[in-house]
Amino acid sequence: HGRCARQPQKSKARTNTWCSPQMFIDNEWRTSSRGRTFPTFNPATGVKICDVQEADKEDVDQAVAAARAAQQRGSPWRGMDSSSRGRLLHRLADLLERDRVILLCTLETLDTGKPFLQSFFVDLEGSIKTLRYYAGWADKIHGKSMPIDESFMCITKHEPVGVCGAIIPWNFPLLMFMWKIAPALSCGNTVVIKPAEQTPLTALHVGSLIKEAEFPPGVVNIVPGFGSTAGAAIASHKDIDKVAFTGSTEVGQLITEAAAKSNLKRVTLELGGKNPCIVFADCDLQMAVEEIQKGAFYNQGQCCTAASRVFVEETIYEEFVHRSIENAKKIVIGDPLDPQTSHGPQIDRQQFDKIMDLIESGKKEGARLEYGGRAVGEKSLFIQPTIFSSVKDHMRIASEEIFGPVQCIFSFKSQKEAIERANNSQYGLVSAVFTASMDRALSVSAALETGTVWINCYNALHTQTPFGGYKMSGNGRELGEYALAEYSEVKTVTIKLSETI
Ligand code: TXE
Repeated sequence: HGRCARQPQKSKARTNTWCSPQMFIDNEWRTSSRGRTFPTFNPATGVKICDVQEADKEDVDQAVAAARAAQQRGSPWRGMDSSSRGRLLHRLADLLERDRVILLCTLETLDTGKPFLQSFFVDLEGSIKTLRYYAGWADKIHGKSMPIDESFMCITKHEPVGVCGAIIPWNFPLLMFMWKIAPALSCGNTVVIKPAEQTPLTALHVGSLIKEAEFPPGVVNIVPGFGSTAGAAIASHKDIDKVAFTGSTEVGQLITEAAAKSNLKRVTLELGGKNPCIVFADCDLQMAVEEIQKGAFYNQGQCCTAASRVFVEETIYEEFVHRSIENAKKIVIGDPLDPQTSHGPQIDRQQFDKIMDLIESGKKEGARLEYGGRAVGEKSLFIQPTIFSSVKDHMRIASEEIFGPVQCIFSFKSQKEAIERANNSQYGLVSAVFTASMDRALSVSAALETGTVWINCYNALHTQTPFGGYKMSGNGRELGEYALAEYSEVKTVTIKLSETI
């Protein structure tokens, strides 16, 4: 995609005669206004995959202008039947299915280092389901009529917000892309989206599919680039009506500030987590061990939902730790393209260093390293799945988001104590309760200050159910019917009736 039409010149540097992947604006491939590119690497090998054209403020301006034009009354997109909008989303899902294995799963695994089968069964499956779910909503988004006093009639209409900016992270590049564009398009908005600088490739392939599906120009614009330049330009743009962000809490705060200072654009945020699991002695212990460990180590721990604080009732604590170690031994570290592999590398050196620093802090602060704790190989970005027991609430590993394969196990005596300690966090994204008593599970889930509570399961995310955080884990909800409200304006139309019969 976005390759130059130029013919290779008769030069020694034959490989340089092809342009790097370009940005996608107005259904065209464009080069960087400032003439810059940036490299993207395979984190499993450290080898550069390619350079990508780098978007900056001027490119974001062009993308916003295209998105605004596509949003104008009378434009093909604005005038399109809602059922046709749904058909376009289904067509995009069909194209994702067509390119699922060879192109999209392979690209996602090369660019992120996530195991191939996880790309196939989670990222691609979730992306396709998200498109189809919101395709189904497109012609079912409607207002109400309500009885009002005196001789009036009132109806509400749900209209698109306008131009939606989206800034997404590197841990689930394709899935996050779809979580943002699918509800936005279903509601009739246009989009300017910035993939993370570490992982721009699947987004760019989707650009070509958007064109192939025949979305009108300007409906989706993709601006690969860095956060402090292209990302900041989206957050502070005066002609963007809403911004949706997934990433760190610190950047979430910057985005809210930029939105407030520019044009008070709407902001939805999906930020970090320090997610508690409470494991009671009456639970199915082996199931709890396996589910929680999947939650802790999935995607090399690079999940906002990572099961990072595991509170285990004192009487089963030793057994829980023992079984967790045994379970971790089954994890296969290796080449992410190998279907046997279940654990790949971290995304980049910065994340790797942050995780190793936190592991060291855990050791120094007196937590007991039960398993792992080391890098694999000399210069690689692989980190062993790591288990700490005897973790205390004041330790850094107990309060900071590690975003790596580190499971921290705590013990508790009473239910009251477990709930208080679970809620003692600036975050409030997800939590989990493991118990055979549904009565207890429901009482505890009512007391937990998180946007999602899983009972006897973990990472049970579904397209149909809302997802988002309490406290500093963000605001607004993605997925499900709830997400539609984040991408719609409600217009109240009140009619004076001349007589009441
Ligand atoms: O996140 P950033 P990073 C957490 C996790 C991780 C930490 C740092 O704890 O270790 O954040 O990761 C764009 N204006 N999460 O540095 O910087 C950036 O280009 C506008 C949790 O990768 O928040 C990228 O597209 N945009 C998380 C996106 O923000 C800016 C997923 C995320 O990058 C910007 C990722 C700016 N000033 C990290 N600065 C989750 N909730 O799942 C950066 N960006």
